[in-house]
Amino acid sequence: MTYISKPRLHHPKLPTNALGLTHRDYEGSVSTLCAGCGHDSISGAIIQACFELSIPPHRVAKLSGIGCSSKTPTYFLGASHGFNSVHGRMPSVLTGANLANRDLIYIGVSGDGDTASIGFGQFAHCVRRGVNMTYIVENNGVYGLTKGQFSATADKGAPSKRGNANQDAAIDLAGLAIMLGATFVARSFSGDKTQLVPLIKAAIQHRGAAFLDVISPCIAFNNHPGSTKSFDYVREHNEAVNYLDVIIGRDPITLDQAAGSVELVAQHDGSVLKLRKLAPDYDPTQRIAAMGYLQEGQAAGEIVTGLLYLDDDPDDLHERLQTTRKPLNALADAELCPGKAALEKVNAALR
Ligand SMILES: Cc1ncc(C[n+]2csc(CCOP(=O)(O)OP(=O)(O)O)c2C)c(N)n1
Ligand code: SF4
Ligand SMILES: [Mg+2]
Repeated sequence: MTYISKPRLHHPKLPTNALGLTHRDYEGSVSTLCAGCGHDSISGAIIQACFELSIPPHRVAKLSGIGCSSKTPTYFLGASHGFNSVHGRMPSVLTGANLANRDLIYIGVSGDGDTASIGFGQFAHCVRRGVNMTYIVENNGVYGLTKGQFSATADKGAPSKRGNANQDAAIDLAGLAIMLGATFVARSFSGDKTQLVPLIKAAIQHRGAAFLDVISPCIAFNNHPGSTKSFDYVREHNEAVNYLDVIIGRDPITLDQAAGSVELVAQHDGSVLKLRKLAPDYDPTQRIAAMGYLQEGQAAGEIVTGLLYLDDDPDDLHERLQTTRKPLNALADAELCPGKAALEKVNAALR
C-alpha cells in the first residue's frame, strides 16, 4: 500500500486533550485518495472523535477490507494497531481479534462494495453476533478503487457517469443492520461533521455492535447529476431525524434541556446521549418503528440521517459466550492448562 508519512513537527500551542495529546497525534499518513473524496472527511471525523474522547491511540485496533474506503485506516490513528485484510473479510478478522482481546476499541472500516457484495455474509454474522465494535461503511454507491462499477447500494435507475441506468434494487445497509440485531445504527453524510463526529463518538462508547452507514461521495465516478450519492443530491435530500451530543461519564453531567426538543439517553458506561430531535415523532429506541421510518423515507426519495436505532442496554458477544475477561495473550500457563483433574471433569461431562 502506498503512503507518505507526515512530518512530526507541530506548533507547540496546538490544543491538547485530557491525555495531553494534540489532534496531530491522532492523524495517520498523508492521504493518497482523490482530492475531495468523501472518505477523507470521514477519516477527519474519526480523528476528531478519538481526539475529543481522549482515547489512547494504542488502545484502538482499526481493521478494513479492500477498496478506497478500506485504504483509509492508513490515514488516521497512525499510532494504533491496524490490519488491512482481504476484500469483504474485515468482519471475521475483527471478530477474531475482539475475541482474543476485548480490551481494545475496535473500528472496522469498509466500503459499500466490500460490505454489501463480497462481504455481505460476513457483515450479517458479525452484526447479529453483537461484536463490540464501530463498523463504518463509507458508502459511495460504486466500486471506487476499480473505476466506478455500480455497487449493491446504488439506487435503481440512478445513472452511471457514462449515463447507463442501474438495473438492480438497492440494498439499504442501515435498515439491514437494524433487522440483523445491531444495537446502535446511524446514517450520516461525510459532508456533515456536526452530525458525524458525535455519532462516531457515541458509537465508540456503545458496548455492542454499532453500525454507521456514511454516504461518502466518490468525486471521480459518482458525483454527476442524477446520481443519488453525489454531494448535491445528498445535501438536497438529507432528512436528519436528530443531532446528538455525547457527554462522557467522567465529565460532570450538566444539561440544558430545551423543552420538547431534547431527549437524554444514558449509555451503559455512564455516558449520556443528548438527542436534539428534528423529527418530533422519531423515537430511536423503537426498533420496528425505525425500520418503518427508513422505508417511508426511502419511498419519499429522502435520505434519512441521524441516530436511527439504539438499544441502550446491549450485551455483546463476550457476555453471551462467557469468555475470559483477560486478553488471551495475558493468560498464564496455569490458566491455560488447568490440569488433569479439570480435564477429567470435562471428559466426564461429555460421556
Ligand atoms: C477477491 C477480490 N475480488 C475483487 C477485487 C477487486 N476489488 C478491489 S476493490 C473492489 C470494490 C471496492 O468497492 P468499495 O468497497 O465500495 O470501496 P470504494 O473503493 O468504493 O471505497 C473490488 C471489486 C479484490 N481486490 N479482491
Ligand atoms: S476513486 Fe472515488 S472513492 Fe476512490 S479515492 Fe477517488 S473519489 Fe474516493
Ligand atoms: Mg464504494
